[in-house]
Amino acid sequence: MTLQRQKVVLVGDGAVGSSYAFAMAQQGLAEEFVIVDVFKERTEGDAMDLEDAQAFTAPKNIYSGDYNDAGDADLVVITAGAPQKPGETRLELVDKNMKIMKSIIDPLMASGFDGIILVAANPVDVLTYAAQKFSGLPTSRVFGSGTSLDTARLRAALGKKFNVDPRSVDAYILGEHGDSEFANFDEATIGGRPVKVFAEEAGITDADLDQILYETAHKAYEIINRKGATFYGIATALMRISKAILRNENAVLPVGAYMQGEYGLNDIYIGTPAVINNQGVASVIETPLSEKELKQMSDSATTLKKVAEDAFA
Ligand code: 6V0
Repeated sequence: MTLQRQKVVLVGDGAVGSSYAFAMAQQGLAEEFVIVDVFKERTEGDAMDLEDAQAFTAPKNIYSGDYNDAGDADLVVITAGAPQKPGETRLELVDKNMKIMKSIIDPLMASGFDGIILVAANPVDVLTYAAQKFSGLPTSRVFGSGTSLDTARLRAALGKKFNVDPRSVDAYILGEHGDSEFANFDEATIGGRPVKVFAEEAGITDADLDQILYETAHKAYEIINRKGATFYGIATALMRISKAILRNENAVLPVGAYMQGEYGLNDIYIGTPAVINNQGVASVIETPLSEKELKQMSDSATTLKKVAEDAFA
């Protein structure tokens, strides 16, 4: 048996990135964890701070580094970018963050990196597309956090409503990580039983479910209005996806995956369940959708395509 040394490089040590580093350290994931940011001092401080946590968790090699450290990395997680300001949509961030993405991918690829890229910077679906185009890596090895956070929010809301553990809720937010996202309420289940049946029994109407979706899709704005940014949820989602990669889990997780005919879509990254292992997206699960939901998927894709086309024009 060969023992694998697993190396993760985090690019972007802000609120999301540092919370992700903390979550990874808590879980004892990755033998080697490198932190890269234009704000070098902060990465040094964070590496030192995380070192202090290691006496209570598993010791790992966590250090401040640069793109030269990425040549033999298994996974690069990109959380670098300007964050959303209050009132700013994720799509309005696109120009600023496209430039940042290019300035990351060029030196990353120059290092000889040949692993998996996981993108969380917003607008995540468009920036994941850009990361794949700039890097030239296979589409299966470049993917985004997509609707992972949104799905977590939906499951937590449904779990609360029906008094079950959110991990027992099989429901997804699909489409854009953003305002055009939607829920697969028509197919969602808890213990194999349709959420809609639970809802009917509890006197919860379709309008109430739509309100849950609205609150899920707008929760980021509510958090940003109160504390300026959202980071613990997405950091934990990124840790969960990283674990599925590093442990070769074949876990079914919602991510931003590249479409090759699924849902009638092509050449776009969008939120969908997919099988995640140490090859990245092993396969996309084209989850069954009702006619109404398929239309929502197609509308969401149209929104994203337009932004991607404008960004690349
Ligand atoms: P932040 O706290 O401002 O951190 C961003 C970090 O990126 C800072 O430390 C910067 O120094 C760094 N940075 C900027 N430019 C570069 C560069 N060229 N190279 C390396 N580092 C650079 O922002 P925060 O951590 O709150 O958000 C980061 C990104 O994640 C933003 O685009 C958010 O919109 C996005 N989020 C994505 C979510 C998702 O569900 N996908 C959820 C929340 C935030």
